[in-house]
Amino acid sequence: MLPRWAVAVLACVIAAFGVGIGIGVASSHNNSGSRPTPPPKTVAPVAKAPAPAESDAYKNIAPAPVEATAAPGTPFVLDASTTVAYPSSSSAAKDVADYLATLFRPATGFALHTTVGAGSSGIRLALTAPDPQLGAEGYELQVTSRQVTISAPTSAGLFYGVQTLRQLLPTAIDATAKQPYNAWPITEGKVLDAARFGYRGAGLDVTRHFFTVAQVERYIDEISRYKIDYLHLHLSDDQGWRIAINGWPKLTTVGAATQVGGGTGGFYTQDEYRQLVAFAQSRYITLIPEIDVPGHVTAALASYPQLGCTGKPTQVFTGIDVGFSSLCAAKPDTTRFLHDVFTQLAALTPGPYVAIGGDEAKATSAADYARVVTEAAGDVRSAGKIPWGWQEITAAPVGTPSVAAYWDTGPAPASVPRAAAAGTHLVLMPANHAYLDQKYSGATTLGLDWAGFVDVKDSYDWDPASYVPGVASTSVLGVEGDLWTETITSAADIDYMVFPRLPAIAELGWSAPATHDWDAFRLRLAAQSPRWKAAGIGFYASPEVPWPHGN
Ligand code: TNX
Repeated sequence: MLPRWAVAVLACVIAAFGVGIGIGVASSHNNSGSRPTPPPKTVAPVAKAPAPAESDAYKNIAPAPVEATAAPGTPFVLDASTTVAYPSSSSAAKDVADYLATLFRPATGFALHTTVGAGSSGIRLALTAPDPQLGAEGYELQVTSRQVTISAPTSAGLFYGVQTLRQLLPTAIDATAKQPYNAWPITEGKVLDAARFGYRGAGLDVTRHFFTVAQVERYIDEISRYKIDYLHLHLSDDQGWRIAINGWPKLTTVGAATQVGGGTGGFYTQDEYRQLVAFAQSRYITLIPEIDVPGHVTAALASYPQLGCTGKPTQVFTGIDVGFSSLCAAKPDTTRFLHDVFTQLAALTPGPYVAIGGDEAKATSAADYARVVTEAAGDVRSAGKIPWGWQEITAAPVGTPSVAAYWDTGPAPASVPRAAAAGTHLVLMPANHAYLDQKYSGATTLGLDWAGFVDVKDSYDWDPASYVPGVASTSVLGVEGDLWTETITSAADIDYMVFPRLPAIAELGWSAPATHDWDAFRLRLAAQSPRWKAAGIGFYASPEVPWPHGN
């Protein structure tokens, strides 16, 4: 019997010489000398050709897996008859199977039915016993001519295996519309993979410019390709308050009304926030909500002037300066405000962390700073969550467990290694490597440049585990790439600043140090760009990367 791959190729040949050819192979038949007749524009392409195989797919996986080996042999072929099997015992595995089918449906046009069981063909998801080599998020992926098997001890591992499988398929799989292919080959081979750090974050500032639920969901979808597992949402700042808090209606009627430059702002209702939480969960991403105190609070003060020390009315700020506003520490209103805000955020958030901000509080005395930060951290802890704050919180007695986010470009203040030694965990996002709002070069029109220009190599070439002198690698939870949005106003702007730098940060978070190699990374990154193009992600074509389409 012919293997299915050969059947698919035969079908293509018959189609080419018989009823016509698909758009995907049309150009190779045009060298007969006569002028080719262009295909009629209104007729949809006939699905008769196999998609071109990805020859180097196993070398090009990003973030780099622990091991990936292609085997010479007959490829597996995804076609209209492929089913996706999942174990009966796990509704989470079923959800991953459904996700996989939904992911590959638009480009293939195949039904990709999901089914309980193991089977001996098609795509199979399998849950296995715990395996120290794979940890909580690792997986194994095996492709033979008959079957694709993703096996993992957890459904998270299955999800990450799906993201890798996506990159083994022809790049057209990322197209949002049906492609003219009836067969999608996947080279035989094997991947073994595990996460280096448990925290691989992406930050999005929805205050300086507001982004709708749909825009944030798009961002979540994009970052999930690269095995990011935390989304840190900056929900309040001088320029806007972006989440409804029961009992404090003016935070949104007044505090959410505008944004940088004076345009209409916006906010999420608590139901919309829950929707974001659920969407992120479906992509194995945990939300971390941030309300920034005691500085960065003009929107809160404009809504409730009694939270400030003067009590004087103020306007929401539409500029981009920082460090001039402060909550008043010693007021019962402030205490009630902090308690309501952080208790409600904690109740809305299934993840372990709630962020209290704490950065750049230049208009707050050290004593007031310590008081507000410890109160906020206490509220978060009483609600069963771990307080997450910017590195400045290490100067206050926040206690443990706690997380400090290191953003500095210079030497760390002594409070950082001291807090780490006392049990505070660190997430690293040094601005000169991981701030995705910094310009790539002097020619970048979007973005700021206070931390210098940050091109892809800057984002990639540093080691989170040894970055802060005096901080043990065991204190490092992971990394985060942060997109601040003073100059960012659209989904297209987000794409341009995030790609290709966030995949670099994601690789630092996911991949084993032994795989760290800029020259290899830039090649793998280059191989991603046809996928971004297919998906409609407009990226920055950095001159540091040998893109297949040129720079
Ligand atoms: C610093 S450092 C900020 C943000 C700005 C960003 C602009 C820190 C935690 N905060 O408030 O948006 O720079 O690049």
